[in-house]
Amino acid sequence: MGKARSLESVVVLTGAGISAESGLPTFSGDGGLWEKYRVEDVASPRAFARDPLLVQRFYNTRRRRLLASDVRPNPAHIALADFEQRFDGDFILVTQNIDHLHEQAGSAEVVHMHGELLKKRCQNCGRISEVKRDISIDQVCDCCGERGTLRPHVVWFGEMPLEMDRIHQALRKCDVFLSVGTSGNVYPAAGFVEIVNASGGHSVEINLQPSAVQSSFSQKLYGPAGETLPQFLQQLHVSTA
Ligand code: BV8
Repeated sequence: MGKARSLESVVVLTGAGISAESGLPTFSGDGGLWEKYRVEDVASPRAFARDPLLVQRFYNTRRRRLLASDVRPNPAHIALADFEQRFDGDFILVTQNIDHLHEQAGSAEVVHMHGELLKKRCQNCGRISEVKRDISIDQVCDCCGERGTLRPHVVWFGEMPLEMDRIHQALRKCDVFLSVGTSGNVYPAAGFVEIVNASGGHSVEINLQPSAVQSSFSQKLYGPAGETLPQFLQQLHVSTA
């Protein structure tokens, strides 16, 4: 057994599973978004060019659901925010989710690698701004005045995820990598564990069931994140005290 590395740096990756107990649908699995929509119809630049109304409706429906009063952070989001506040090492939370539940729970260092549902971007002038209402296909950009150029500020399939250099740097130096609530089907996020393993970090998968990349993880905990994650983070915190 090699010398145990002290705990100086933690990277957390979250997926749709961490928001499931807050009432937001996941993508795969029973009741998931991909049961109702085809990826290629609603989550790519080609889909948006082909049928902007369908794509805007897909995101407008999710945005309205996200802003409903009964959708709020669950114990898993809160445990992550608490850990970040108490941990005196380097901490970064990378999320594949486009909801804002991590921020609502109090997480400070949140990297939305796939963008944010509550932001819009103009394809003409590039301005990114908050959005809490539906985006219509003929809406005028209040920055450049162009009509019909506004899209959700999310990363579609075939588009480059955000802040990848910062994420890779953190993965290469972390002591613990914690992956929570993701099926491990979408890259490059699903490949992060390999970067950690190659750098000698300790990788942990916390999920409802084994993910597509479960064999790459050094440690695995299965069950609802609202139960498993608070317990795990409490032990992790004690180990650094
Ligand atoms: C890129 C934002 C390159 C939008 C998302 C062919 C053509 C083009 C690309 C590709 C291709 N083949 C492969 C690719 C790469 C592609 C990809 O990986 N495709 C897959 C389908 C094979 N990736 C990309 O295109 C990425 N970009 O590669 O760019 C490039 C290079 C140079 C220049 C330009 C580009 C971009 C991918 C990002 C797409 N956008 N989201 C939106 O939200 O609508 S992806 C979206 O789906 C999510 O963000 C997330 O990443 C993914 C869903 O995964 P999960 O979050 O894991 O959710 P899922 O439902 O699957 O699983 C939930 C898990 O939680 C389950 O395991 C379940 O058991 C668990 N769970 C449930 N409840 C609980 C729980 N766990 C704990 N507690 C619970 N209570």
